[in-house]
Amino acid sequence: MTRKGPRDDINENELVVSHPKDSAAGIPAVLVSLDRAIEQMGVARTARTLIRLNQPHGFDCPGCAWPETPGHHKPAEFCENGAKAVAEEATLRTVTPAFFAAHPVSELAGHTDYWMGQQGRLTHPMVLRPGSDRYEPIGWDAAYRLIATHLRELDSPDEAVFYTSGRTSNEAAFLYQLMIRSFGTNNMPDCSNMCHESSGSALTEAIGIGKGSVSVTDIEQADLILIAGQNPGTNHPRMLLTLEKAKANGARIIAINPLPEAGLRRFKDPQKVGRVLGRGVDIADEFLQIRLGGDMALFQGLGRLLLEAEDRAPGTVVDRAFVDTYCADFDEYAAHVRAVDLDTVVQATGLSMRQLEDTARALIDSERTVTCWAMGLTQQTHAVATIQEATNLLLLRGMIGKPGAGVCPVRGHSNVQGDRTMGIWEKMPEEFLAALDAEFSIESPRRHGWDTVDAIRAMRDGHARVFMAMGGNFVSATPDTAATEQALRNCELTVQVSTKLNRSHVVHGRTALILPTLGRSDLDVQSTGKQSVSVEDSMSMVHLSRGRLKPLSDHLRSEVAIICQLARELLGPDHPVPWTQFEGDYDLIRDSISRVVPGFEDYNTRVRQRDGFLLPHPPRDSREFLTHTGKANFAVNPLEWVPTPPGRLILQTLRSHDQYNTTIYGLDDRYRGVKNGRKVVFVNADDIAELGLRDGQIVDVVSEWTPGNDTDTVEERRIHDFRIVEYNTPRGNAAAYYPETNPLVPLDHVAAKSNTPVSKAIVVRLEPNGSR
Ligand SMILES: Nc1nc2c(c(=O)[nH]1)N[C@H]1C(S)=C(S)[C@@H](COP(=O)(O)OP(=O)(O)OC[C@H]3O[C@@H](n4cnc5c(=O)[nH]c(N)nc54)[C@H](O)[C@@H]3O)O[C@H]1N2
Ligand SMILES: Nc1nc2c(c(=O)[nH]1)N[C@H]1C(S)=C(S)[C@@H](COP(=O)(O)OP(=O)(O)OC[C@H]3O[C@@H](n4cnc5c(=O)[nH]c(N)nc54)[C@H](O)[C@@H]3O)O[C@H]1N2
Ligand SMILES: [Mo]
Repeated sequence: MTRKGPRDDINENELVVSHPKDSAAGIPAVLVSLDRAIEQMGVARTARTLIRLNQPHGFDCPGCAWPETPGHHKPAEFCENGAKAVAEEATLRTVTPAFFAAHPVSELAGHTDYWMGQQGRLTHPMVLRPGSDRYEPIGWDAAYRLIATHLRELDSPDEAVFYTSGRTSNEAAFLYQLMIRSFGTNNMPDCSNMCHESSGSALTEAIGIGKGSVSVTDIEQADLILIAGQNPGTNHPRMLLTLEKAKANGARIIAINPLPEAGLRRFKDPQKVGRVLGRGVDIADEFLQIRLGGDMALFQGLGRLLLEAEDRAPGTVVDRAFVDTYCADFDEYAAHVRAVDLDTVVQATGLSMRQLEDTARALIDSERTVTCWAMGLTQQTHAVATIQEATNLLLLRGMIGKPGAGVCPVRGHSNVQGDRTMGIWEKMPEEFLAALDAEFSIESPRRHGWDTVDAIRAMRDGHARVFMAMGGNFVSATPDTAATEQALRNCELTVQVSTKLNRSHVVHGRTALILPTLGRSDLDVQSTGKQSVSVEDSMSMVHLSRGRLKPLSDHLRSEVAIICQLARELLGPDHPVPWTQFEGDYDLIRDSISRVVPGFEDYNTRVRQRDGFLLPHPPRDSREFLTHTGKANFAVNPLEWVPTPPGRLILQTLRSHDQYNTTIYGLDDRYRGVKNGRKVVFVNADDIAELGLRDGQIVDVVSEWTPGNDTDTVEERRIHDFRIVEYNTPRGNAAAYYPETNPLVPLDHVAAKSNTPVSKAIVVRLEPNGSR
């Protein structure tokens, strides 16, 4: 194994389909992770890098937000996909000015995100001038002047949009929102808008804080764990270690998912020699193969069954003391779910009455229940209501604010939760803005800004003219690709602060800038010396992260430095924020954060403790619920689910085992048996037959969407040449990979309250090729 150059672009004709696996990790995981790392970094750098991953004095994995196990640092606390995330960032391949000279934008645009990511790390700031087809180098100062000039020429600061992806550190996120608010807008869409926004909306209404209430230890101590709409074997592999421990402690695990995902079934710890060879551990005791969008019906049905059990044996099911002391609206909730029709629940979920009763029994028998979820629940029209129903069940059983129990939204990006805590949100509450203003003698705007979907609409309609992104890949990650591309092309200036080449560099405004930045694994040296940043994991632990690798180019700047330098240019020398000092010493940023954000008192000291520190969470800590009623609120929601129209399928868009969102690591979705290609659509065998299609057939996937109340208009969106793969998915439900399927997701098809694009329930029909 030696270092290799980029692989060729995808040739879908080479796609191979084999049997899906029923276990996750094991020896292939060890081999794949080493192979990929060495291919990109070579042997020496691989050894040096992986050893520091997730260690107390190392850097935080740029993969998922699953916490490290406190106090239990293994020699190697990472997983296959963490190693791929690092290899992708710490690669020795580079994208230099010579690369851009050789490849015009029009040519780059013809490549997939896979090919682009393969090319390596961006090394120089680049500009694309109006009318030109080639990026050319630009000095940093000239780049800042260009941005500042465009921003100052806007009629209002609200004509600018500032996106954030979830890898940005606390320090950079805090300064970024400070610069944006000093400039005068709250237009701060972020990846969270497409991710766990629904969880935040639901939990804030229900328990007064939009974050999960459990720790890793709670999960290890739970006796019942529900995992709904999440594929941990691929997206949070280290969670399997926690689940394995929970199992060893006697926990029962129920997986609620349309797909029999490998990691939910069996797990072989790749770091335990005896384990990788054997059969592994069964993770889920029960697999509820639910229909897409059926979870709300499931939770309401379970609510009814629990109340009926309480009627039969009063005082044994409902935690009366908890409900009476801490909760509001229980009676309304009880009346509502008692009236839920169980036949409808069976139809909506595709589950049997027996499965519903068994699950209800499991909840009743449990003294410590944790419910975990991810995108399967959040990216639905009724996502917020669904998450509230999951919470209702826990409230009814008194499962919040005690050890071994609680809500666990499993976050995606490694610092997506921290970015929110630092103020990246288009509608931060008044207390935060007031504290920010007091700390810096500025006046933050109070008018709410645009989230992701609204920002796309604004750019599409000409209300926004400058777009800047702190990381991420806006063009490929957002819904309705055609609409988003048009929106960005409407802009006068698009600016991408990035580590790697991606589609958002080649679908651009009249002028475009690429500003290359340091990643997590890179050494960050400023005027006072080596700097560390900090991040918050999915369970509210904040800890330091320090990269060690020598940056591949002298022209890279840290996100913090880029923001401070741009802010000085944009806001002028007399601006009250000490941008120069902040740039030189990140401790000073943390000192300011400690005075603005509650829970960060003594930040610099506490973040240097071995495992960092835990942020306060009133429901978890003291059963305090800071909602509008002052109590935990039971929610009452009319039942919604997603029937399949005749001749159609409901499509979910999901991640393969070989990608990180729009970063495609490779072409091997090992657990699902798909190799060398990505344009597949997984369909139930009976649906294939009923639709008159066959396994392996190439089809167009066409989404159908009826906007508003106008039932006569059906908007169609189409993607070409997808191969049908017979798969174990419920009748009427299909699946295909994101981001290739984003052109199908209508911009206006969003979740109520959270405005999150509905990426997990798209009405589609499959058209055999040639019928165009
Ligand atoms: N390696 C790797 N790690 C990642 C990422 C990555 O792309 N690659 N992405 C990161 C990010 S940003 C995020 S948000 C997370 C995403 O983590 P996940 O949410 O696990 O990601 P998805 O691939 O979208 O998988 C959704 C899961 O929900 C199921 N599902 C879909 N619809 C429904 C439904 O209606 N009901 C139920 N019960 N289940 C449903 C799908 O079958 C699938 O198992 O992972 C993070 N970690
Ligand atoms: N159809 C469909 N759409 C979805 C989803 C879905 O399940 N289905 N999931 C949604 C979800 S959950 C999310 S979170 C979003 C993800 O949306 P984004 O966060 O916007 O997308 P990513 O693919 O994670 O961004 C990858 C890019 O980030 C840059 N990058 C990586 N590391 C760094 C860094 O340290 N600093 C900087 N400045 N840049 C860096 C690289 O240039 C890389 O190309 O997509 C959403 N879109
Ligand atoms: Mo996400």
